[in-house]
Amino acid sequence: MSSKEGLLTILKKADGGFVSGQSISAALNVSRTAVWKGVQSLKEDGYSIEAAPGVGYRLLSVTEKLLASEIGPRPPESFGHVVHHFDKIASTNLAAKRYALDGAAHGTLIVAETQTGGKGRLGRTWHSPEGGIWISLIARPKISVNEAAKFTPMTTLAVALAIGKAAGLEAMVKWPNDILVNGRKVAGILTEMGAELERVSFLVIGIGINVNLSASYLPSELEGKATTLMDEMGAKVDRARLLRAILDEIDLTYARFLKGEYLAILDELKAVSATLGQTVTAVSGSKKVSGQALGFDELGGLLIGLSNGTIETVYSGEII
Ligand code: BT5
Repeated sequence: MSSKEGLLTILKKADGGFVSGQSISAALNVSRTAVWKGVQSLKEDGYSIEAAPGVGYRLLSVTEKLLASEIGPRPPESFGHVVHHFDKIASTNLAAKRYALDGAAHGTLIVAETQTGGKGRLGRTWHSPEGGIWISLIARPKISVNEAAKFTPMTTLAVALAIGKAAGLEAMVKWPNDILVNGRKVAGILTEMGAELERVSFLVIGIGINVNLSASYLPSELEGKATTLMDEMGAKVDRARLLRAILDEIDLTYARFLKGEYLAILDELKAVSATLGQTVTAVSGSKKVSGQALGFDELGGLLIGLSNGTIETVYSGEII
């Protein structure tokens, strides 16, 4: 733990009370000047700290930013145990791919307060104003290329469950990668990969969630289609808490995947699916398939029952 992290831990433990500079410097084994410098640095990160001469320091409020100090510490190997934070970046998925190619560890998290070139699937734009959660995770599972498709359904389930737990809203999954609240899109997942021949060398799992922003900040063409957690709750959501809940759910889901429980995960996904049981039209490239959404196959493909009694499986695309 760095002395800055140590300082923050001490201030947080004091629960809004004053801690003397002397006791902090003794506990961290650093000079009083180093303590003062640490306080200035925390203030630059957005922490509000009162300094009372002769009394000490106290934490008035934590930063609004999704900094490592608010996300962790997390156990080694877990998602989010390494954090790269950016105030502004083109795309966290793009950055994550660069980190992964440079050898970044499994579990590395890239987080941005805002994205200027956020990406959806197939070259689409993902609007990412301030107030959302825009993150990418690097995963290094030992899997074959065709198994990579399993990570989108696993992540949608984890994110939907975390939104339920941390925000108390019922989140549903619209196949294949949308999270809906009250029928409107609140989040999307973009899974990308780097591979060598048949083996995956890394996955980048991008997650975008509209949290503390009003849907009116999104382009007008999304009116009626997109929503935000703040709009649905009528109040702001603790973003750091929600992000920790997401990382916890993804850790659990990933551990289950490694134990061979993928089919059980897909079963759970059925319970929060906004698609199954509906009459749907799935568009995949130039192909259109209409019928009854019946279930998922073992990779997460959507089984559609056609009017002629046959079943077709659609692996990518969307429901219109
Ligand atoms: C997605 O694509 O839904 C995947 C979105 C992934 C975004 C994250 S943010 C962090 C990470 N870094 C990135 O660069 N990307 C990931 P798709 O299913 O293709 O949906 C894209 C469509 O959703 C757009 O064409 C719009 O219609 C709509 N859309 C764009 N921004 C939105 C927003 N903020 N909220 C709701 N809908 C949006």
